[in-house]
Amino acid sequence: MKKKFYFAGSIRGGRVDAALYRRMIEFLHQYGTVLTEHVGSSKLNLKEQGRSKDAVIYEQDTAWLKECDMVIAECTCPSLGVGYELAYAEHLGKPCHIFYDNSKTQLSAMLTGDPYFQIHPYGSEEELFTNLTAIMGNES
Ligand code: 6IA
Repeated sequence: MKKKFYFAGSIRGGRVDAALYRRMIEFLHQYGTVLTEHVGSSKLNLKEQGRSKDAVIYEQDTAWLKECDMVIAECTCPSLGVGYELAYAEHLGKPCHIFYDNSKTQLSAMLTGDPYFQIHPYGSEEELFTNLTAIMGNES
């Protein structure tokens, strides 16, 4: 069955991994719909747009978190928004898979210490996609 994915990745936290997010989103298209395609875009406006415009983003993203079947988060570049989304998704009981390159960063203890999250450290992009393929295989 086709799934609805919520892909979470850093936006205002920094766009250093944006191309990786895009490759992960493209990979997920084999298995379903990605509600948050824009996270992989190379043309995002990172500026604060005032509280009312940001409120629209918040309302849309929390609605998508409620709608999704699974959250896939790439957390190598730390992001307050992604951390918030993961806590929100846990509260909703959504399955959450967290990926990070453990040669580049250490994940927050608030994620690694929470047994709810399924955490996938990786050392290369190949390893990341091997893990992602295995997760999708187990889900189908
Ligand atoms: O704190 P951050 O900005 O790094 O948080 C990133 C996370 O929050 C992502 O996983 C997104 O789901 C969500 N998020 C943050 N900013 C936006 C956003 N900005 N649009 C949609 N989701 C966002 C406006 C860019 C827009 C013009 C496409």
